[in-house]
Amino acid sequence: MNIKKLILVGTILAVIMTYFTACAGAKPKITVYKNPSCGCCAAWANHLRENGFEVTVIESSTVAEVRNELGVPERLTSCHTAQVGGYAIEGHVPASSIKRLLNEKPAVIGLSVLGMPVGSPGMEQGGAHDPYKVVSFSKDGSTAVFDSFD
Ligand SMILES: [Cu+2]
Repeated sequence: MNIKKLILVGTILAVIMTYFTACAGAKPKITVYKNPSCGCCAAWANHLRENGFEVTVIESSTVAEVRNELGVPERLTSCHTAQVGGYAIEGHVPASSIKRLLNEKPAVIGLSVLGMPVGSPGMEQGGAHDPYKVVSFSKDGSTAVFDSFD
């Protein structure tokens, strides 16, 4: 599948599922694009499931192109990319931040957690915990801190 088709499929899935969500008052639907070999990406998808999301995982070796297409700035890239409610989600963003995004609906492209901080959802290593920030990014290229986890 080429990249446009991949994104189209993801978008159509998201729209269909959003429709059913609206009818049923059910779980928020999120489509995750990840490399088949990425383990922490799968762990993050599980974190979302455990927090009430309905997750569709699309395995792809061209996640970088998906990320580009969705408007995630190169300087904010991490290991996986997702689409939810018209927003792009990059990296190990906690479910709580995504839920707040969906409630508040700010005029941003999406959220990112840069890199792969230890202790973020999907990156658990015992009790170890790096401080990290969830950053929102906008069409004009600006970014802002959306959540801080210390
Ligand atoms: Cu990761």
